[in-house]
Amino acid sequence: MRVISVTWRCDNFSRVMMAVAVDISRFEGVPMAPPDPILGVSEAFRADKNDLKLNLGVGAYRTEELQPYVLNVVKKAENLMLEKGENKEYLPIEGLAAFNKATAELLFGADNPVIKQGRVATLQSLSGTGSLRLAAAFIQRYFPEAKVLISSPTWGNHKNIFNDARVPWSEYRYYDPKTVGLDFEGMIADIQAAPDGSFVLLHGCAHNPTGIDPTPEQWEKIADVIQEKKHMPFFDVAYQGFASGSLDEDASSVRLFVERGLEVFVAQSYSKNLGLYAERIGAINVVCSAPEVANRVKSQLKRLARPMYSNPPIHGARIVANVVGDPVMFGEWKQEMEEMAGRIKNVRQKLYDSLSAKDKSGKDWSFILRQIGMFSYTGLNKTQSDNMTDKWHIYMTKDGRISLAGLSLAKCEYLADAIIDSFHNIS
Ligand code: PLA
Repeated sequence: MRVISVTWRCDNFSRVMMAVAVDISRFEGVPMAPPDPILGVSEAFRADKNDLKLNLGVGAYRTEELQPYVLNVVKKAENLMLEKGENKEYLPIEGLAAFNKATAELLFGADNPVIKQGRVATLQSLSGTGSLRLAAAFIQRYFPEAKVLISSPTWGNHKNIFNDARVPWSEYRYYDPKTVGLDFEGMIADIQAAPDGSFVLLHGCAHNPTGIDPTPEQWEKIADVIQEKKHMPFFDVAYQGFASGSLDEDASSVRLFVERGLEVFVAQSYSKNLGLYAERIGAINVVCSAPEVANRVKSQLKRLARPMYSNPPIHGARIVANVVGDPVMFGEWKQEMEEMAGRIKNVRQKLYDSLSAKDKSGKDWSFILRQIGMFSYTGLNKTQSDNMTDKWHIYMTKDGRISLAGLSLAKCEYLADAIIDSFHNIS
């Protein structure tokens, strides 16, 4: 152990301090955490110096030139906000009132009786993730016996969220690798077999990572079982507008459950559909049986939010409130969203065409066209995904998911070569 003496002047007095430099850190017991399976991919991508590199990891929209995209309507709303010279006072714990109104209306439809009757507890929160985390804390506090059912597979962070909130979870079957489609029977059987009163986490649209959604008829059957088992439906709506290009159509799964008079949790995110990734803007909505119940639920969500992060940020909330609240800007947003969804559909088609033309093995790649939203779940395993990155400089998650939002038409052929090589030459 080294002992160093330090002389330290303070006012007119001179004191001698004895400082002990310790060789053993107090953090010896803190191991290095592994990189995040999704956001860690972006870090690795940034470190790669090869010109061919392509980031298909995180689900973030890029232009055809593979540049990040700020929606024109967002810029317009921001300019208006700047002109108004709005202040930076704290928001209430529940967030910006105009945002909360706009976000619930966008989700349920402005004419929905649950809104008119004041049966929805809406809290602006820290985008989709923060909203899910707040709901998880609520479940842990008020439903300590309940477990959450999550789809297999699902967005990787779902498990972290419930683990950190100490909410037990288990998986229900969702993806069938044989059909590269939905394992609907397995899904229903697992939801049926779960203890009554479980929470069932459902992706409102554009399931991540599979890109496979239930049909409207299947949604009805899912709602039947959930209702019968007195489960609580819990929707994660992170891609409203990105599945079909229509905001209303993509909210139809949630609205179907609400129409049945069920109590429902819904987490919302504006990261993707308004491109507000870094603004951390979203909401947690809880549809309740009566306005009085909604008031109590809301009061407890606020109580949970206060010690976690006190109150949410204002900038993104104002953008959403302005865009959704103004008919002209709302129309412009819908158009830009259709364009983004359209660009992804184009690269999806081109990727399929390139794979079909180049792959002489006869493999059927049409599952790529059947998948929807930002992603394609390629079926590549971990070793094959590693080959995509190590040999081809294509960055993707190790579950075989690629973000088509990060792909351009110009890069489709290169990607097809890499997939064919990885698929046929690596086991
Ligand atoms: N829910 C699902 C299903 C998601 O895919 C994501 C984001 C979120 C919630 C949370 O997004 P937010 O907190 O930004 O609102 N998934 C991304 C990014 C796009 C990520 O992993 O954080 C993904 O690449 O899967």
